[in-house]
Amino acid sequence: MTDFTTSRGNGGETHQQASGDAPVLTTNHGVPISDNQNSLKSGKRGPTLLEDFVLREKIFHFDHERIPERIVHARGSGAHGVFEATADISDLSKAAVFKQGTQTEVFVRFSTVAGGAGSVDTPRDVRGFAVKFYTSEGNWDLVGNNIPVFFIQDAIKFPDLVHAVKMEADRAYPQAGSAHDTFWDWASLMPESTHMLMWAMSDRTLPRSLRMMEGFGVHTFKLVNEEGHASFVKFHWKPRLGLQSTIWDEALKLQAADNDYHRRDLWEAIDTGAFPQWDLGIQVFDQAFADAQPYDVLDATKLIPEDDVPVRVIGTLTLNRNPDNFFAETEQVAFLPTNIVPGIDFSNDPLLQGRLFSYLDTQNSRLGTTNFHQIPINAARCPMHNFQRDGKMQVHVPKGRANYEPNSLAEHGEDGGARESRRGFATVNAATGADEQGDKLRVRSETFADHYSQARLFYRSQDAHEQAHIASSFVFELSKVGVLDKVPPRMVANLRNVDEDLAQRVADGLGIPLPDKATAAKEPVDMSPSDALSIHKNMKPTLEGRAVGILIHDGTDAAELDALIAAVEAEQGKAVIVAPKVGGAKLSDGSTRKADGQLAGSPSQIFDAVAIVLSDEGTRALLKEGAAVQFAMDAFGHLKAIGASATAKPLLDKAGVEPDAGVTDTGAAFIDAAKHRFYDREPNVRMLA
Ligand code: HDD
Repeated sequence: MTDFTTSRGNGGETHQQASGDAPVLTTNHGVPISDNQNSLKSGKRGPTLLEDFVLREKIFHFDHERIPERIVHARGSGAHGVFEATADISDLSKAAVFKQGTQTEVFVRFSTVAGGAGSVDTPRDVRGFAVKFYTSEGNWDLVGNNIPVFFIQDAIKFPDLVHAVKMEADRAYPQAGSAHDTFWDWASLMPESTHMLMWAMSDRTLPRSLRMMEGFGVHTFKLVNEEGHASFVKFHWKPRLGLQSTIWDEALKLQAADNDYHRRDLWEAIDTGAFPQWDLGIQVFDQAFADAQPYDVLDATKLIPEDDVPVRVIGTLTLNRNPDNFFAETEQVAFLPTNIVPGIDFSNDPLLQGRLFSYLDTQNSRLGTTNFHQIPINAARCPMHNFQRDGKMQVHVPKGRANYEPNSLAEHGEDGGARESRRGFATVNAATGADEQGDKLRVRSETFADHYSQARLFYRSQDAHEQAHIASSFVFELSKVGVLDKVPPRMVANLRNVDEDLAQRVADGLGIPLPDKATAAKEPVDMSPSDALSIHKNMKPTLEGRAVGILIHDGTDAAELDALIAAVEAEQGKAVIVAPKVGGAKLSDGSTRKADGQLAGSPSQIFDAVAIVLSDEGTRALLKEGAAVQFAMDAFGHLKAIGASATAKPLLDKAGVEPDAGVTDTGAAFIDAAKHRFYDREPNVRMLA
């Protein structure tokens, strides 16, 4: 039982201290409870009495346990960690968090965007990547996504985007997915969303693990040095485990296999000491560079190719502690793009500017008080002084009369409170050009007009397999558009501005004629393809952080199994034994090997590679078990390595597993294969657009 005495700052003796026994159950007001199982009644079978304050308090508190979920990014998983600044960038920024060698506590929350708090972890969706740095100069929140661009250019469009993508207003479905009428109706009418749609339809929205995805600050921000000189900056998180995504069929089946696939994966990794890490990188550029680009660096639907401005690594993020309590920490954490520190500043990106209002506002409706910054997970770790007072749920107890300034209380021997700090945050006095001041206008700058060049850049930077996945995703999503039959052709008409081949594939996949090309606000130009935009070109052949599922049954060769487990573990992989009975299987040497998972509940989609270590006898038995056949069939369909004992061949045959580079014995060849996915196999297992 939790003892709240210390956290309340109560200096008195606790009930358990008094008795010296196990902690005593009390009400929220500290009154010891004698019976927490039976309500107070008038007679043994009579009505419950209103005076039962124990019952009423318990039910009252329970009735109010939930707070409004986030309007977007409702489902998330969090972790504590540390950020270490590893490079000297004092020429660029005076921020304490970037001072080389400085370690700063962080809390990170990853999320899906569209689904509710109880939705699944693996829909096709953008992932939030929000980091709160508790710096010595106040909290800095970098509230980004796993995609470096966004759907819209101006925050005033955000409610439309979110209304369109979330479940439809009358029927309240679909949950957590964009494959429905209203999203594509909106998207097809919003050419500025095309670049983001390319990312959203790629495997970027199907991450294998939160530990294997990039993060981006998205907007252009500014770094400011001691002299007040500002540079433009884009922030990048690069995962140490490399990029890895699932494929669509696998993601669908993961939803059935494990609703909490990502949450569990993150928790278990941290719990077992396999701390996830990312490098923080920056792309720094100046006004002259910005002016020379064919796109506007203030437009959040655009990225800056890494080939033009290389990413420079300046620090490392390590997640090393799971939350103690999901609600208190992960649910109540409030990220605010307005949380900025001296040495970093905003740009005029109109999407960012709108966000600066929205997040502060939403915390009040979600957490119910302007004092949400006092909740421990949100509180700055550095001293905090100001003259803001009172409000709902005020827990600070400021002393004295100093609640205004200026004041001269100190001259009279009273505590006058905070003083101005010379290091205080000062907005960069940026020279503003004619476009950034003057008449009040509701306009979009013409420098934001090119909606297609970077969508084309993204598509053409993918390898052939990735392009096929993008085309197939468009087909799948648009095939889910019901009665709005003008929507798919309108979307394909936009795609003709991206790439004619892509548009044709989507039209063919949908079985509709190729529509006329949509008129572009500005004709797209060809940009040089960039390897940084491809997942496949940024994967890491490793077993680190990966799980190998090993299917066994009675008669499995003990030596073969042990050698395999040792080889997987030697490569820092996780060997997970799967058997028809969780109690285990009787091996060839007579010993019993316990299973980590029962076959019916441990399908191959939860693993990165599988091994099937079966005797003749075991194989014969499992030929009659659909889950075993499916285990091999799905691993093959999901392009995974399959290492099998020679005696398991009848099972592979029944599962339709054909020989290729990813199908091996259970020895060294398997360990090598397990570090890869076999995308060349895909045309043999499914028809892609
Ligand atoms: Fe947002 C939450 C990321 C545009 C309004 N957003 C939220 C979260 C992430 C992002 C990761 C979850 C934070 C958490 O874990 O608690 N949002 C982005 C990115 C954007 C973006 C990368 C574009 C570059 N957002 C955006 C706009 C608006 C909002 C344009 C409104 C004008 N976002 C919100 C919000 C949320 C939110 C409604 C919901 C819960 C919260 O803020 O705390 O205020």
